[in-house]
Amino acid sequence: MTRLRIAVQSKGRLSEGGMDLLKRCGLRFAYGRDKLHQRAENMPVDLMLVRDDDIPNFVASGACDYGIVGENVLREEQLAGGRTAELEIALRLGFATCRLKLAVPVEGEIRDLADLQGKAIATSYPGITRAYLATRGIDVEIVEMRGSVEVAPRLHIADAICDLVSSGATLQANGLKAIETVFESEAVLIRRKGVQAPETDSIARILMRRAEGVIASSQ
Ligand code: PRT
Ligand code: ZN
Repeated sequence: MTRLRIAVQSKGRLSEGGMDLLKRCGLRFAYGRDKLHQRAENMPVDLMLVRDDDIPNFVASGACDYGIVGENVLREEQLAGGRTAELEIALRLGFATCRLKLAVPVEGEIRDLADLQGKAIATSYPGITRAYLATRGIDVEIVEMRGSVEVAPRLHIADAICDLVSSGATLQANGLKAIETVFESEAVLIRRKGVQAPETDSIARILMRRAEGVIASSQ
């Protein structure tokens, strides 16, 4: 029997919520030694445990049928072009909610969006950031960073940052304040657009119906 393959983050903010949701949908996993694969014992479902950034491409390429990823990562990958344009959101999952925000030093001259004209902005989301500012006629220099974006203004690497915020504690601890929300995100279930493979579609439908129930009951 063909098994449904779902890509889930192996370690990080989406992995616990993702695994928890799948278990509450009735999937049971035997914890083997294989770190990349998890096989459900009671349904024809396999998980692939990977870096979140790789999930859109895993699904777009057909290596997995579905993936659980932050909408921010999906959007960034789609703006980078390529096959991820063929992806769609099958279900919004309601966890890992956060906002991508532009933030500037509390003690500084930048107060609003217009003040960012010609400035340098550090971010891990160059595509989303550039697109947002471009539609508002603001031209900036993007400084791409993989992590610790919040230290950039203090180190004079950039004048401002565009980073994910949930509680706001990180901004505050680094003497930064948000001036604009660029993107609102949550965990989403993604798949390729169009007709799904009939062998796995029925199991995907069952899982999604259960997931809707689980999400509704936890809101
Ligand atoms: O290793 P891998 O590449 O798989 O993981 P990762 O380090 O890229 O991702 P991870 O696990 O940090 O985040 C995965 C996803 O969780 C993100 O893509 C978002 O969709 C979502 N998410 C939700 C967040 C946050 N909330 C969040 N707060 N991702 C990151 N943060 C960061 C934030 O940037 C800040 O630096 O957490 C820090 C604390 O936030 P505050 O505002 O609560 O202080
Ligand atoms: Zn990542």
